[in-house]
Amino acid sequence: MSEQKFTPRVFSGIQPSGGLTLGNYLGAIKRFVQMQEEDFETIYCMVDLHAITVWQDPADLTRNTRELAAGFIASGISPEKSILINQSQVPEHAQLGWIFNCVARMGWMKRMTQFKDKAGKNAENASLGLFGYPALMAADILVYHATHVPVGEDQKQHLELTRDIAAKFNHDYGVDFFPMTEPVIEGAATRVMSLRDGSKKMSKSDPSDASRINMTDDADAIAKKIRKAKTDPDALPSEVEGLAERPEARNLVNIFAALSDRTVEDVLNEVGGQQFGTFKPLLADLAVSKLAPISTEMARLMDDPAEIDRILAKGASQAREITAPILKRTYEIVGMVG
Ligand code: AQP
Repeated sequence: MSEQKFTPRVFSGIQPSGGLTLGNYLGAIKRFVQMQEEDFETIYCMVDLHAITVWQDPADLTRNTRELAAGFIASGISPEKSILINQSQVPEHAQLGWIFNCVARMGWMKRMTQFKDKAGKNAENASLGLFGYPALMAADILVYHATHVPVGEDQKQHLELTRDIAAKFNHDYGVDFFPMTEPVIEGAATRVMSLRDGSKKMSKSDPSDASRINMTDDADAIAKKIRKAKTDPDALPSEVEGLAERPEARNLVNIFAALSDRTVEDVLNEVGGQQFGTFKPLLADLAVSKLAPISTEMARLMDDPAEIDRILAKGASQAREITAPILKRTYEIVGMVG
């Protein structure tokens, strides 16, 4: 166990691999904003190096990176309170990533379920980067000595790997250098599911646009997607247990609870007994009232890409004040001549 005292520090990132979804917002960004107001230093990142593990059109990658930064800021992340960066502007991420490629074991990486999900049947044709991605993710976190990482449920296994890599590095080199980072997976919507299939995660890269709510969707699109969301024919239950075998109903209730900052119990107290024909318009109104101000602000910020670039450049230089000494010390520990 770690005896070194680490500064309470939060790091988390999102891939600019498409537009932001309601899943990213409820599973990650909403918590990012809360932690910025707590007793932590906070660093939030557009992980562009991760995005290219699958093909990205260069012009789309540039636009998506700026749009993601706009989404962070519009959701309440303040560049005055948090360090906002894109990963490729802070080279220590990739440099520590290489060291961790040499610490992580093939057997560990082969157990990563996200690689299996993303590579699918075509694993032989997947990029080496997609396979190695979790070691770079460990470096993203540990190059800041981050103590806490807010994420959605799907990232839990990668955070366990991050701890394994930190522990093996510390053990192999006989140091107490990298912290055992804590995952922060909290709230009613740590795993928002597809609106078309309650067994699949809502995802930016799902080919069906109807499966997700994009942060840039207008009120009509949001209402239509919720109206068409797959459900079952029964009324909503009054108790949480009644959602156990009903993934689509559970998903919509979880979204309602997370958007309104209420517990699922509390929501079911109010809506238990309602048919979806009554509940879905309530959910649509709630989603529009929460998301419309964010998408309006995103559009305003996107009118001035130079300002976004300036914020990211300033964030990179603040970040490097933390990452450069940590990488330098890592190289010394490993025995690199500097
Ligand atoms: N459906 C979700 N529910 C809750 N949290 C989610 N997150 C993603 N989807 C959901 C959380 O958002 C953060 C950033 O994720 P990411 O963009 O780095 O990668 P991802 O998990 O692979 O997200 P996507 O939307 O599915 O992207 P693509 O389609 O490009 O792979 C993480 O904290 C994640 O848990």
